[in-house]
Amino acid sequence: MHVDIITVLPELLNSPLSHSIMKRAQDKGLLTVNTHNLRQWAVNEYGQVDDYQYGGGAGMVMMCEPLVNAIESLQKERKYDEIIYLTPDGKTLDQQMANQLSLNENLLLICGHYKGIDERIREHYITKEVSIGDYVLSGGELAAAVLVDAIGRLLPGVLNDETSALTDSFQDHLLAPPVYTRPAEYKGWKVPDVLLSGDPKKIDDWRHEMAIDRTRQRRPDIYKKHEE
Ligand code: 6GU
Repeated sequence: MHVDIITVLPELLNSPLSHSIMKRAQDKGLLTVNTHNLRQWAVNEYGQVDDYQYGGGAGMVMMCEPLVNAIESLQKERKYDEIIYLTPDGKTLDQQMANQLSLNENLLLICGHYKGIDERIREHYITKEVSIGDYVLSGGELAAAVLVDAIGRLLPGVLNDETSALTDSFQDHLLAPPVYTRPAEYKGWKVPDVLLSGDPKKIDDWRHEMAIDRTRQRRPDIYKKHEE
């Protein structure tokens, strides 16, 4: 998968995507991520990409012209499956959305700042609007990093058995069961016997039961979907 990201803060995005599983995905050539500084397409020598909003009010709005030039210049190189705008009023990201987006070849992400981008860009270029939850961030960059991480780890070959996405929380609408590692007893706190039993069927059943209990107690909203 190839992901292009248009942003005024490329540094903010590059760092979170350069470690751990995202680093491995890129080293293996399964994922490429290119950040593009919107100021390359600024309307003047001061690097201006935003302006006051019509109708008045506090906060700047990202202008049409730099965004259109950025998008169209990148579209000359690639055909995008989706052009995604990261915005708190978008559809909330969940595992199902991440699963679906991971099937695409080329994505273009646009990070908003200030009061957001001119509405006409949303009408004429954006194909999907994504939020990462009901709270406000200073800009779309951290949300874009979250989205790329959630998608990137699902690409075939990125995860191995030890990190398999199949046992993640939210796949099958269940939270993950509790996990333990050595020692079997620490300060008198014991690892559940069943996990030391060596009986794979019993262990599987126990994990499934714990996942169900945990989901029912902590996330009744998700548990409802599991039952469907
Ligand atoms: Cl995508 N952007 C911003 N600025 N804030 C958010 C968000 C996105 N998702 C949740 N909060």
